[in-house]
Parts: sequence; C-alpha cells; structure tokens
Amino acid sequence: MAATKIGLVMGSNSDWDIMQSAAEQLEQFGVEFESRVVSAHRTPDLLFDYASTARERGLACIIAGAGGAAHLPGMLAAKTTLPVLGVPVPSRHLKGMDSLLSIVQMPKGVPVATFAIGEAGAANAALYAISLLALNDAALAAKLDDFRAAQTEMALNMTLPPEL
Ligand code: RP5
Repeated sequence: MAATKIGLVMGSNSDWDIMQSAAEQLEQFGVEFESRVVSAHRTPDLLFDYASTARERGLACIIAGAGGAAHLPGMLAAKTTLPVLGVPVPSRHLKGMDSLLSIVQMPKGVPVATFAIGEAGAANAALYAISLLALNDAALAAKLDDFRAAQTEMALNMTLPPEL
C-alpha cells in the first residue's frame, strides 16, 4: 500500500513560525503528518535514525526546513531515497539567502527539491507533498483541483482602487 504520511522536520523550534505554514496546509487537506525538531549539527544521530527509518515507518516524503548553513535537507537526503523537500528558513543576517543556497546547491546524485525562502516555500512544499500523495489518491487529487479553482476564483474577483 502506498505511504500516506508526511514527515515535517526543522532544525530548531525557532523555525516553527515559518514551518507552521506547511503544517497548516497539510491540516487543511486532512493529510497525516508528524512534526519534530531534527537538527543536522545538534542531533546528528537522531537525524541519521530519522532518515534511515523513514520509509519503513511509512513516510511518503520529508519536508525539511532549516536556516543558515542549512544542511538538514541534504543530510536527510543522504540517508533516505524518499523525496526530500527543502524549505529555506529566513536567517537573521542574510535573510535566508544562505539557507537557500545551502539547500539548493546539492551535488549531482543526491537530490533535494528546493522551495522558496519563507512561508510561501513552506506552504508550497506541503502542496507539493500533497501532489505526490495525490498520484495514488483520486480524492486528494480532486481536493487539489478544488484548491486551485478557489484560487482562480479569488484572483478573478480581485478589485483595485479606482483610477485617479
Ligand atoms: C538552524 O539554525 C535552524 O534550522 C535554525 O533556522 C537556525 C537557528 O537555530 P536557533 O539558534 O534559533 O535554534 O539549525
């Protein structure tokens, strides 16, 4: 049977402000997920264990948010062949450009799908994870269609201030 649960991890609880956008999106679609702090440099043993058991524990993919020298998604991808979706969390000094480049510049052979810096990236990573599950779930695919249709409807109904 296809795995239906998403792993949502982040390097610190300070990432939650951003990563809760992913959690909210998954909740909105009724997708099961587990969330926890897993740090590449503070809890490397946990990281290895988390990634190497992810498939047998029934995860379909892992969304990983990290900031700064954001090696968490890449290290997870090194220890599992499940899809790893990396979210660059904005950092204090470099505004997340460091996180983005750390996550996106994986050497050939160990892929990490990289999303936008910040909340949009977190939400889109969740939507992408949902679209992976929807490959084997027609009801979830229909929910994605409805979600897109609602966005279209909203944009079509947008109004602007009257011209001067
Ligand atoms: C990374 O370091 C985390 O992903 C976080 O974005 C950043 C700062 O962590 P804290 O010092 O706030 O715990 O590991």
